[in-house]
Amino acid sequence: MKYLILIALIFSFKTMAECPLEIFVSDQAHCVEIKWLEGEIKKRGNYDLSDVLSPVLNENGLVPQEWIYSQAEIKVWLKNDPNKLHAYIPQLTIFPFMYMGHGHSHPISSYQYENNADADNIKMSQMNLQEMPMSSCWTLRWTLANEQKLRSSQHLKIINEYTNINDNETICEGFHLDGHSH
Ligand SMILES: [Cu+2]
Repeated sequence: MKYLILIALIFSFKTMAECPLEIFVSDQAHCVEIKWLEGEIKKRGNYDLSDVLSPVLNENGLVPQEWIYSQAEIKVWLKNDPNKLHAYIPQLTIFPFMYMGHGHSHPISSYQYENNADADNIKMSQMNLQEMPMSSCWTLRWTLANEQKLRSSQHLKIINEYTNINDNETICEGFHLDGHSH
């Protein structure tokens, strides 16, 4: 019995101490959780909900009318906060970043990013995660700097849970992603 309680205690400590993803801001560990939402399609300049869950990798060669724009909600909380209240970090920017060969890596060309003091999450939308003819790998990076550069940002995660393809594990193979996020 004593051992069972001990094991239960250790187990609950362990689950409390684990974040889905983790970032360090001002020397404090924060947890980050990404929830993918239904993707959108763009019709006459307006974004409408599709019935396809994000993230979607838009095949190379599709016309823009066929693109599904991915969107996600991101929750951030102090790792030691048992209530997991969303922690607003004003300077925090999370952005899609594509690794490509031969130094051609780049951030997404455009997307919508909302990080507001009175919201209980961060919202990312209008993300065209497009496939390239050569091998490439979409990731999410985060930064406190006012730019979306490789050198001033850190790796958050590989985007690999695409709902429209299932052989996604190989997409990011062979890229040396800096940073670790476990
Ligand atoms: Cu690219």
